[in-house]
Order: sequence, then structure tokens, then C-alpha cells
Amino acid sequence: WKLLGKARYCTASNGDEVDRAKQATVESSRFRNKKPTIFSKIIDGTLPADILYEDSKCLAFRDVNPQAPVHFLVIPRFLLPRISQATSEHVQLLGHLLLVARNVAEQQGLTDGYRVVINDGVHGSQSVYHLHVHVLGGRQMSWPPG
Ligand code: TR5
Repeated sequence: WKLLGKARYCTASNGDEVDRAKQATVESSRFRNKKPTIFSKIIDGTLPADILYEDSKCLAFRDVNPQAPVHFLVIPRFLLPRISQATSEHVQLLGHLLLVARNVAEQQGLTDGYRVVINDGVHGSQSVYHLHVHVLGGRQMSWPPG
């Protein structure tokens, strides 16, 4: 963990996250379609989250394990497990998620830029099979990602 101003973020090896992603894949492969995840509980309000924005289609909340001084997720209320399952039916929803990501990034003061990430499946290290857009900012990002 590092301190940057008042923000704390994790710089530890992301091995744990990759392990969680592999485990999630094993579990989700048993329920390939539409198994509710922990994010469904955030959507229905049974699990608390630091919500930054919500509307009828989506919500944005802070990531519980931030990888940057600002790290939030934008998720659809509708359960689409992963971006690779998106079809032309989802065009408007996907556009909406990106615009919300942009608006919340602005609200969060990310004037020097930020990174928008969608992890998909095993190689993408996806650990929660409810589509989510990560927005990370407040520090210099490096490239390529790990
Ligand atoms: O690896 P992917 O792309 O699937 O990202 C999943 C993200 O969800 C990770 O960055 C986790 O830190 C984040 N996450 C996991 C939980 C959680 C969360 N963010 C906010 N609140 C959370 N709760 C309450 N529970 C989680 N298990």
C-alpha cells in the first residue's frame, strides 16, 4: 500500500487478483449465464458501497481495493456477465456506461487524464462476472499493463 496525499492505494503484486480471477472463472463456468454476483447485492442495496452516481441504467461506486488514488467501477443494473457476451442489443447501454465513466471522472477531478479498463475472462483477469468499467486515475499510469 502507498500513500499519495490522503489516498491509499495498493501497489502490491496483483497475483492475488489474478488468483481470484482464475477462481471466479472456475465458479462462473458452472453457471455460464447470468449468475448473480456480489455486484447484484450492491445494486439491490443489500451490500453497502460508496456510490458516486446512479441512474435507471447503471451505478458507479468506489472499488473496495483501489489500485490508484481514484478507482471506481461503473456497472449496468442489467446483468451482462462480460463484455465478450455483448451484442448489438447492448450498444446504447455500453455507450451510456462510458459516458457515465467520463462524467464521474470529471466529478472526481481527474483533469490530467485517467485509464478506462474492462477485464474479460481468464486472460483479462476478470474476477466478478458482472460487466464493469474500471476508471483509474490520480497517478501516472504505465504501459503496457501487467
Ligand atoms: O478483476 P475484475 O475486473 O473482475 O474487477 C473486479 C473488481 O471488483 C476488483 O477491482 C475488486 O476490487 C472490486 N470489488 C470486489 C468487491 C467489491 C469491489 N468493489 C467494491 N465493493 C465490493 N464489495 C462490496 N465486494 C467485493 N467482493
